[in-house]
Amino acid sequence: MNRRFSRLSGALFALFLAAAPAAAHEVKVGAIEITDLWARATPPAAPAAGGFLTITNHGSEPDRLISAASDAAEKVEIHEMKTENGTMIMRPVAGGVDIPAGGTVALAPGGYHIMFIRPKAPLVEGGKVAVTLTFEKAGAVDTFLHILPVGSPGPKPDADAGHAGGHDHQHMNMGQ
Ligand SMILES: [Cu+2]
Repeated sequence: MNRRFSRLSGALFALFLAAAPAAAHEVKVGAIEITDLWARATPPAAPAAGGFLTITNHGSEPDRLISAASDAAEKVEIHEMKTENGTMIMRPVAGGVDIPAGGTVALAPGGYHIMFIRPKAPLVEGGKVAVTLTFEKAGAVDTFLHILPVGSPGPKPDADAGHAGGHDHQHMNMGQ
């Protein structure tokens, strides 16, 4: 009976995978959950490509994303964007990205991102790019990023557009 049950649940699981949207998956390693994994498609010969994801720490201790690696590019770094002396710059983060206990940190356009430096092949919309993420406490996990169109705001553009932030604020902006 146990065997029959596990076979059945296996079939159901396969069905679930087949029915899941192509552009969403989530990854768990230890207390860390990763969602919204995506990268931007690149034109041929682009010198770099950006990768983005959201990390939630369900644990009671802080953790840290210390590295990202991939065979898809000559070099992979974790970058942050900052405004310094009025200029937007990006540079490798020192020591990784802290993920507070119970907290969520988004690597998103304009902030932290994974930088694929000198991609070995263009990132093609609809494809995937493999990446290994290493956390200080949770360890390493192999996963992939969904490649969205060039210039894409990400899998959840509505969340970034501030629709949840209240209508007053939006009306004020529109009047300016
Ligand atoms: Cu960068």
